[in-house]
Amino acid sequence: MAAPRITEVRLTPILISDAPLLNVAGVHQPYAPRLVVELITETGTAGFGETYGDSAYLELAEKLAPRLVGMPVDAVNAICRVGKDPGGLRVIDPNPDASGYRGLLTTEKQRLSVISAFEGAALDAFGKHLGVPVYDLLGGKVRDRVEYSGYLFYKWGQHPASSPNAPHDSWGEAIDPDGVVALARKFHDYGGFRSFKLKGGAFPAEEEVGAIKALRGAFPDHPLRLDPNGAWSLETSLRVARELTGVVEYLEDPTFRLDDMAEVHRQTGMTLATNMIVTATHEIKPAFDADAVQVVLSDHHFWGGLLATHDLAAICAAYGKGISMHSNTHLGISLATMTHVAATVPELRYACDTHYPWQAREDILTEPITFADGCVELSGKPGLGVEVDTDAVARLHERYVKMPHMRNRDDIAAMRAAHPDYRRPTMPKY
Ligand code: GKR
Ligand code: MG
Repeated sequence: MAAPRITEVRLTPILISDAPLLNVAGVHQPYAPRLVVELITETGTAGFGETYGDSAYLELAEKLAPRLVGMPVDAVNAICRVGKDPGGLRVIDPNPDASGYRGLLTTEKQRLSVISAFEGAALDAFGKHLGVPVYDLLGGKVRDRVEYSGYLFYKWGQHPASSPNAPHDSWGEAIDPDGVVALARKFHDYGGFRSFKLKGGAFPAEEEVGAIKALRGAFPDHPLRLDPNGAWSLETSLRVARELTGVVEYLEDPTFRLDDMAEVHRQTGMTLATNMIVTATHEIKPAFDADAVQVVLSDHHFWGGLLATHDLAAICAAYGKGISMHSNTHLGISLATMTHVAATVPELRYACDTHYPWQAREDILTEPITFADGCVELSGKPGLGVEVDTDAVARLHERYVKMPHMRNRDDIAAMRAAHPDYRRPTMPKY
């Protein structure tokens, strides 16, 4: 049975509500841009993908999408090469990306993020056409459910008064250890999470170590992680690594320099994970050669799709590195895609990250995805196994149209809206 050809690619930029989450750069804006990709085939089947919706991604998607028309939905390798440019390592911004936290942003990294949604949508459509789940197209699942960690952030109770149309937040303030523990309890009640990650880099390292120790006291058996997105100096990283040895399962990007990461591991033996210094193929060798990371956080949005995630897992396995999964602000199409690929990677032994609990109440699926014991169950339904509510997509697109000032994620600008003197932090911040 020949795979149907793609007849149309619909791109819908949307704005999704976000909470006032603090991080190394600043705070999340009330709304975050995402892009919904819908591939229509000659048999009328629709496949969905989701990725970053910031202007540069949207413009690139608009440029590349017409090139998919006429391709069969199973031509995944060809789809992944659309727009590939040998000069793709050109750095777009010499500052480490203030939005995605994926090291220096290159044209190829941007292309891969767009392609990931094309590939996901093609696999969704192909799976629906064949009547099989996407995980079967990837060689079959090795687990029936995928575990996620409860992804905690320091946060304000509400967005600042300078954002009068911001969505109401119901998670509550968390700006100290007690607040972080209270938030963890809410996450536990919501999804039964059996491990927690705390986003750090917002407060001095000692305070964040205090929050991790408070979490350890409240949840003695839960694996814990702390991720300051490269905020710390070598000295601070060494101090924290020594203090949290035996307390966290890994530290994520304690410091942003590869040599310093290597030094922290060399001196303390702490397991270090990253979604900042290894986020593209050309960054693997230097980091592995220096033993600067022991766990790579995969992310199909970064690496260019689900097949590329498998390649990454194979490379990590060959070099004795662990693999985990990174996340950014996203909705349910992304979560379903993450779950399918995670179900097929045998080496994945850490709970994956997801921002989904922060977005779940406004998802664009007819049935929001739920967590039980921190896990998402694979349903066995065809494609990604989720149904997109096109009315909900239209509503969030209308919001996008009505808010032309919200086109790019900018945590620094959001912080400046509350504190006009705020500037991009100089790294290392602590
Ligand atoms: O959403 O503030 C955030 C996170 O800091 C995110 O941007 C990072 O990409 O979650 C990410 C991480 O693990 O570094
Ligand atoms: Mg990280």
